[in-house]
Amino acid sequence: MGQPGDEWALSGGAIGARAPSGPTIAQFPVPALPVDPAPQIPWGEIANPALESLSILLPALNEEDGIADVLNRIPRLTLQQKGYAYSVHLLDGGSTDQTRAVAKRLGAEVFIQSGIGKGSAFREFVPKIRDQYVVLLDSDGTYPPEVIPDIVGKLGAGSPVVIGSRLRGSINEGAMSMANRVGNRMLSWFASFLFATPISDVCSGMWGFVSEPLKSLGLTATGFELEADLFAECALKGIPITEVPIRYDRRIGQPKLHLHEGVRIALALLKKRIGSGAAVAAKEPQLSFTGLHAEHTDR
Ligand SMILES: Nc1nc2c(ncn2[C@@H]2O[C@H](COP(=O)(O)OP(=O)(O)OP(=O)(O)O)[C@@H](O)[C@H]2O)c(=O)[nH]1
Ligand SMILES: [Mg+2]
Repeated sequence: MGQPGDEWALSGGAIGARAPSGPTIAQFPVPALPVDPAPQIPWGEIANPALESLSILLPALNEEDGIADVLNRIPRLTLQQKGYAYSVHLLDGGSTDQTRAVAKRLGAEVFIQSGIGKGSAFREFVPKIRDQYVVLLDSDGTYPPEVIPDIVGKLGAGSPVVIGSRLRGSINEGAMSMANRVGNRMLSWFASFLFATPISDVCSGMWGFVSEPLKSLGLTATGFELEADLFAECALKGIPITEVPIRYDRRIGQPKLHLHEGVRIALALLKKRIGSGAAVAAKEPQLSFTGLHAEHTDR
């Protein structure tokens, strides 16, 4: 029986018996916890040749906040359940903020471009792609990573290129200025007319590709005319484009695009069309439209 003086305070202030004093136990070496625990299922670690493979490409220039949002929203479980082995690649344009560090910490592989501009980054990376499918989207949180599985699901022999159309989908309040909205429509109309191939949103930054036809494109874009270049090359080669409606969100972080880029994009389309001679006139329009069933989650 313990003496009253042997009592000691338990947490919460209750009184109990003093713990018996025993031999001193040497401290057990406990390894320090990692500061940034790796994601539960690391990206790019699934190497089952029976699975279909996918590269997710994220061009970025100083998008430390946007890239975190995009990477966290990639539906990894759904992709795995649908049988895709995938890897995520940051195509970095020489960011001076924490973009590369954030992307690495969240499991993406980092590629640093040697040239300048979004188009250069993409063109530099395409020859390195070994996966069957590719999805390209911006790193500023404007395009919905949640629909990646649906976009890849639509890719196949009869549908080698899929584009996410904002203008056939929805644009959240404040996501696109009126000037940009009008500009995008005008550029899409101009592109459709020049290449005799309808397209509703030629400047969309969300695309899916079967890798082989993508590698066959003669892309020349260096900057923001990349999407117009992708469209023009598909139209010239008779590669069909499937449109799916997507939601477009307000950007995270500072914009890099200026209004005069619209003129550059129009000139790039014209140059490509003139350079292609009469090849386009004989082609049948190559565009189909399909809906998406993915639930777009709100941020
Ligand atoms: N690798 C690379 N990526 C770039 C470069 N310039 C822009 N980007 C990225 O390309 C994507 C599209 O650029 P944005 O600035 O969002 O252009 P936008 O979507 O047309 O227009 P806003 O969102 O309104 O600014 C973003 O993820 C950018 O970070 C570059 O020089 N190199
Ligand atoms: Mg953007």
